[in-house]
Amino acid sequence: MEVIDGKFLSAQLKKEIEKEVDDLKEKGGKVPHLAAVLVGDNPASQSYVRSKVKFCDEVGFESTLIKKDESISQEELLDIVRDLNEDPYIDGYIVQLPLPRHIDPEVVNLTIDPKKDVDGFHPMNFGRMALGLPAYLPATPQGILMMLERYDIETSGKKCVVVGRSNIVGMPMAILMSQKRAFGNTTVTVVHSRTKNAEEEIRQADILIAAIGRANYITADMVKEGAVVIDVGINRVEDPTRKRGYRLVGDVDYANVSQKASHITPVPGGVGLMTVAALMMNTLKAAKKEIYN
Ligand code: L34
Repeated sequence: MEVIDGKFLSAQLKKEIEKEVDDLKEKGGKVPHLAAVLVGDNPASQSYVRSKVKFCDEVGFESTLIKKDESISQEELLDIVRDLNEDPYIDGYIVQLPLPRHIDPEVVNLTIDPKKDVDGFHPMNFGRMALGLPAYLPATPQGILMMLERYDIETSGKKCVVVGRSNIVGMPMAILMSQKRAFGNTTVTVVHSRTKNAEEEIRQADILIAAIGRANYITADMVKEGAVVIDVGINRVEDPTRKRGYRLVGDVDYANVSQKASHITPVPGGVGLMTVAALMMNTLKAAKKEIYN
């Protein structure tokens, strides 16, 4: 069994991006500038956004963090988004999810300029992705593709099962894995809450992508011997023995599933770190106007 090491890959990508920034600067190009909008005080969101800002610092990007109280109105948030669309210094930006309940994330998403949508959540980018046109790919699926690529995992002709059908992970992942592309070309099944015999479906997977959001949902009996297991879940479970009072657990029962898998991603230290790295790659593409010009 081989662990797919997100920490190692993220450090590797960091170096590569840093070098590209140096090259850009040398050629007198613009230093990539990412903005992040963070609404409210969700501790997980704060920690994720913090690691995005830190990554920017480490590779030489500029970053702007816009923090707003959770009482902000939808219209006020949309004003911020429209300002970011117009700001020539900002190459790309994200509005960290989840948003407070009184704000409709779809409306916010539709207001983001697709050219600056480095999350790849706008329907324009989602549609272009689905059609195989140049697009910002959503960060988590893109991060997973980079894991498969950098561990040189054979995917062509394999059976891929994606568990979960969210707009930001499950659905785009299923589309990407079925496309004719390097580290795609799989036959995909999407397993969700209405799937009959879900466990039987999951057991067919050569490549299993778990994005359910339930701690330890995937147990060893659901996994085929030799499967590649990608764990997208980041669940906080109470743990009084830890300083923080909790520990992070994936959607996969790592201790037991790792006995059967050929490759597995850990939590923490797996997909989450790649999500951040993929966002940075998109920001670099935005600054270089690689997708749109
Ligand atoms: N708009 N909202 C927007 N874009 C995103 O790409 C995200 N996501 C998801 C939640 N909301 C979003 C993230 O940033 C999930 N996510 C994310 C980012 C980073 C990490 C996990 C999820 C991460 O760094 N995980 C670390 C551990 C972090 C910790 O200790 O809490 C890891 O090793 O998995």
